[in-house]
Amino acid sequence: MDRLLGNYKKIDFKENINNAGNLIALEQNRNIPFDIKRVYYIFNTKLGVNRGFHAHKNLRQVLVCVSGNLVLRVDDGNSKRDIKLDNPSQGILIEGLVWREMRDISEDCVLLVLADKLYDEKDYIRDYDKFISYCSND
Ligand code: T46
Repeated sequence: MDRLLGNYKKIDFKENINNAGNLIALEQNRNIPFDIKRVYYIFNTKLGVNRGFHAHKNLRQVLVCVSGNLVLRVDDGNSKRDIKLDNPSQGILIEGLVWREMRDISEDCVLLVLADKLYDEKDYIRDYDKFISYCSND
């Protein structure tokens, strides 16, 4: 079941549980609502370091905290929301103009990200004032 939060959406993944343990499959255009062009993961973040602090002009991503935990702040220019990510069976779909910050990242945190485009630094908005002006021109 998906729960709409604004420009971001929570996705609950089906867990396959057996005697060996748990397994979750992420599949394009099934539980991931786009063609997957890129997968990256963020790990070994130094304690007390925050990440993100940018938006994307045109990118769809699903974020899954597969180990540990963090707080994801999403900001659409009007309102901000802090979402605790600590469950590998939950993903956050982010699309459209959303400023994101990752805080309180645990040492064992592994954040898996699936994206619908290849890496392109030109797609990043790394200045908050520019982000706000993009939002008002949108
Ligand atoms: C996002 C959040 C959730 C690459 O070379 N290829 C890649 O695909 C990515 C994502 C990054 N990089 C390079 C660019 C930087 O030199 O890896 C370095 C660290 O990237 P960045 O500082 O942008 O990482 P975060 O954790 O601040 O943000 C990342 C993603 O960049 C971003 O798209 O939404 O995770």
